[in-house]
Parts: sequence; structure tokens; C-alpha cells
Amino acid sequence: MKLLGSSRSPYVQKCRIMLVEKGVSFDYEEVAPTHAEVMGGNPLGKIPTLIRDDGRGLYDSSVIVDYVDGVGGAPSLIPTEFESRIEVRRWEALGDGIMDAIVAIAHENRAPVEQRRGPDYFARFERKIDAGVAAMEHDLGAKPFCFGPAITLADVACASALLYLDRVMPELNWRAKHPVLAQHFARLQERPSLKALG
Ligand SMILES: N[C@@H](CCC(=O)N[C@@H](CS)C(=O)NCC(=O)O)C(=O)O
Repeated sequence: MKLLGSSRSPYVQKCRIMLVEKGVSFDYEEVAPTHAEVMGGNPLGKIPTLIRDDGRGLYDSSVIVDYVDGVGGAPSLIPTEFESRIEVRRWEALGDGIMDAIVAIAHENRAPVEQRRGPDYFARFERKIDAGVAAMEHDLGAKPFCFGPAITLADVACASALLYLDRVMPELNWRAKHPVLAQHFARLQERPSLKALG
């Protein structure tokens, strides 16, 4: 299988972490969303797009991680038991939501000054990021992982969001307010799956 994406996309990084955690072998190609192969595999023209071995495209990141969890070996990073699965999926939604808010701010920062929507717009998305990171710290609590006794998609999603936050908005200095989450993230950063991102 081949993952099409860019290291600038947090949704792509989420899929790459998942692929390595699951020990699934894959090719990775650094491309823009407008690349012909992306358009061929994903009518929405977005990255990440996964091209399966039979040539069919798969999207978006939440479907790709589900697929990777299924085709990879044990252990499963997405629990099958209903309540557990919903909780891990909620963590994923939290990570994705933080990434969405950072993307909104990053887009706005790239817009010509006269077209920007002003401080209220920034504040709205910064509030989502602050509240999202606070929820991660709270929900992690004293646990060794975001959910259960070992790594799951919840940790993959959490790490993807925090990596992106560090890259795009380091000035937020989230570690000062969330030391427990900071320690967990530091441990996750030691894993080969995160180190492989370069
Ligand atoms: N919800 C999607 C988001 C993917 C996404 O928005 N990707 C961006 C790059 S970060 C993209 O391809 N944008 C190009 C476009 O929307 O035309 C996922 O989780 O995969």
C-alpha cells in the first residue's frame, strides 16, 4: 500500500504513526493534494489518501487508521468492545478537532492582512485549542496511556495533535499548564513511530 501525503499535514502524520505502530509495511510519497495520484484515489482531492494494493483509494484519516488497524497484526489499536471503541474514537475526534482549529489559524495567518477576519476569529479557534488540550490533560489523568494499559489510537491522535501544535503555535506554551500531558507526550516521542517522522 502507498500513503500519499505531506509531512506538513497532521492528518497524514497520524496515519504514518499508526502504520508504524501496527508494523504495516507501506510506501510513502510526499505530494500535494493536487497531485494526479491523489485526485485519482480520492475524488475530494485531499491528503492523506491511501492507495491499497489493489489500486483502490481510501480516505480520510479516520478511515485509513481503521483500515490499517484491521490489516495490521495484533494488538488492535482500536478496541472492538463498544464502549471502549467509542472512547478511543472520542479521543481521535478530540485530536482531529484540535488539528482542525490549528489548520484554521494557519490558513488565516497565510491570508493577506486585509482579508483576515480579525482577532475574534483567532480567539475563537485558540479557545478550542486551549479547551481541547485541557480536556486531554484531564482525560489522561494518572493513566499510563490515554486509554487502557497500552498504546491505542487515542495516543496516536493525541501525539499527532500535540506535534502539530508545537510546530505551528509553539508560542502557546501548552506544557506550562499541562505538565502531566507534557510527560506523556515526551514518552510518546521516544517511540520509533514518532521518531520515524523525522
Ligand atoms: N478530515 C480529513 C482532513 C484532511 C485534510 O483536510 N487535508 C488537507 C491537508 S492538511 C488537504 O488535503 N487539503 C486540500 C483541500 O482541502 O483541497 C482527514 O482526516 O483526512
